Amino acid sequence: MSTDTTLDRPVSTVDPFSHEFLRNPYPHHEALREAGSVVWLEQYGIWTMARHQEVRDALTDWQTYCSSAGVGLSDFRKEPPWRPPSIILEADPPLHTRTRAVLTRILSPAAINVLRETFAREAEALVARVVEQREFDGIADLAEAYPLKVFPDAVGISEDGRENLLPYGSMVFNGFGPRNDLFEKAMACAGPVREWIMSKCSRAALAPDGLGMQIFQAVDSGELSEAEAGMLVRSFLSAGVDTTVYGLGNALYCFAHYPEQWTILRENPNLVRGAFEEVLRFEAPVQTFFRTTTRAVEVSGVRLGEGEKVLLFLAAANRDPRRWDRPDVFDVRRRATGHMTFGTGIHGCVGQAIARLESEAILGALTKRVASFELAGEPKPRLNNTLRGLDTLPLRVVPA
Ligand code: OVV
Repeated sequence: MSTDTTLDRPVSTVDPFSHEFLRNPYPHHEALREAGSVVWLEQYGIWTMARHQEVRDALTDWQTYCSSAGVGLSDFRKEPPWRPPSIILEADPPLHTRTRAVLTRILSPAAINVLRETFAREAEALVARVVEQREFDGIADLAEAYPLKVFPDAVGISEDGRENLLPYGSMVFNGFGPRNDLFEKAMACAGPVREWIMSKCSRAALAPDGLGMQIFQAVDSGELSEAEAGMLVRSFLSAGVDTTVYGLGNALYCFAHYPEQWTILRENPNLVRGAFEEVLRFEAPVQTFFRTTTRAVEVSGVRLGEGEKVLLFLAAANRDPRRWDRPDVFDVRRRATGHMTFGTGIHGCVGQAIARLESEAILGALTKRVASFELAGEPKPRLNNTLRGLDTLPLRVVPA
């Protein structure tokens, strides 16, 4: 008999970053949830958690599950990060507390609400245009076009070069995974893309009335250094585009796939807000984040050592039958808040008011103009080590 609890740990040989897994993660999520509270992934020598309670508990316990060693597979204490670490995402208190306070203020629901009219007007115009076309690509023409217009406008960066934003996001979010084919492909054009991004992060590059300049105002008040302000603008440009692109794309996919849910939404436009939360639960644009243990810790009788990577399956928590009724049913009437797609705890998505504003603007405009969506072709996935979404979504709409 052995008393070594590591011998009793649940184990899986699955590769969560393989094409096969990323194409259809849901059976794998179920297997990981059923394997145990915490499961050892042999291929990478890391832990994973896929149940709602465990994911939530780990996100809430930042003292044990830290972010400063990176929130991807790579351990910054063992290998150099591919870019200088984010001073909010890849930071712990006290640094995180200071940077987070600035962004919490700038991105508060009340502060973001001043953008509502502009975001609504842009959404109405774009939706009118695609509905006129009858057939369009839900990804390029809507899910990408909209955030690529309103978000950089809100941050206050110039129009030129915005085509660099999606390639940079692809680098960032593939960069949380292993150095596999997806990461290598994203990094192919890394040089000029990174240069452009960094050139947009300085005070001189920012409009006086945008969110970016508001970060620099925190330099003037002594909260941040000039270099830190630039790094937080980089965080905006890293986290603020792809996440909403994939989220809006997944929303369109859900409503094309479940037309009766679109009918319910059209009959009850007050459900728009909750419907987007259900999209985030059901087809989470952000599937995973990692943490690193700061000490040995026991989880349901399994001992995790210090300095070990833990892959938190936000998207699997979102369909955990221990937490949700009929988790695999897309239901816009459901109370979907409590999903893990925005995370929770001190690192919970600081930009969620903008994400919700964009979704309300687009879904609100669509409910007025679109009676129904039909697939005009086979949707194609865009595989990414962190994000789940589509490359193309050929849509045909019946105008209202
Ligand atoms: C939440 C998130 C995703 C990607 C990048 C960053 C944050 C950042 O702070 O750079």
